[in-house]
Amino acid sequence: MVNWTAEEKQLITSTWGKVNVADCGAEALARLLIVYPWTQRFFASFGNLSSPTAVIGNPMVRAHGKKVLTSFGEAVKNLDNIKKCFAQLSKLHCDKLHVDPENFRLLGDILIIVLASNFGKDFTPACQAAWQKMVRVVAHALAHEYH
Ligand code: HNI
Repeated sequence: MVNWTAEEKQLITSTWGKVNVADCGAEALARLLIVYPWTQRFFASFGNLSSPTAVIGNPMVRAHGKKVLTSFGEAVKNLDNIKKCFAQLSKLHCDKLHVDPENFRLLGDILIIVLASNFGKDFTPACQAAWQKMVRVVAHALAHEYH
């Protein structure tokens, strides 16, 4: 069970309210695939990922990035219940997709960079601290059903 301060909750929900889920999701997944190219092996069915330009322009990357960040939004809406909220997804990523949970941490760090670059000075150190905790809790929840 995670303890959130009222300030952390406020920082997370107020940032989230300004996030363009389609754009930030697409950017985060594209950056993951470019910065950590070994993550591409999970997305062999996505077509051309042969260069940064190809990854950024790939409509399947865009669509899946939006799907992932939309799902992340469920965690934002359920801050006190993230583990339960992601139990099924954790099982899916473990049993069917065989995604190494280390990748959840990598995507979390990438998301922080995307938020920082999108919001600039508005992404204050306090805001970053709340989000670092958020991405850690999400990665932990997604890894929880692994065996
Ligand atoms: Ni992830 C499918 C959510 C991180 C690889 N993933 C999903 C789906 C959701 C989702 C939602 C769609 C499920 C369904 O169809 O029922 N993924 C999330 C979330 C995170 C995350 C919330 C982290 C914040 N996924 C990752 C990471 C990888 C990953 C880091 C690999 C590097 N996910 C996948 C793959 C699929 C997937 C692969 C299936 C894609 C497809 O459609 O073929």
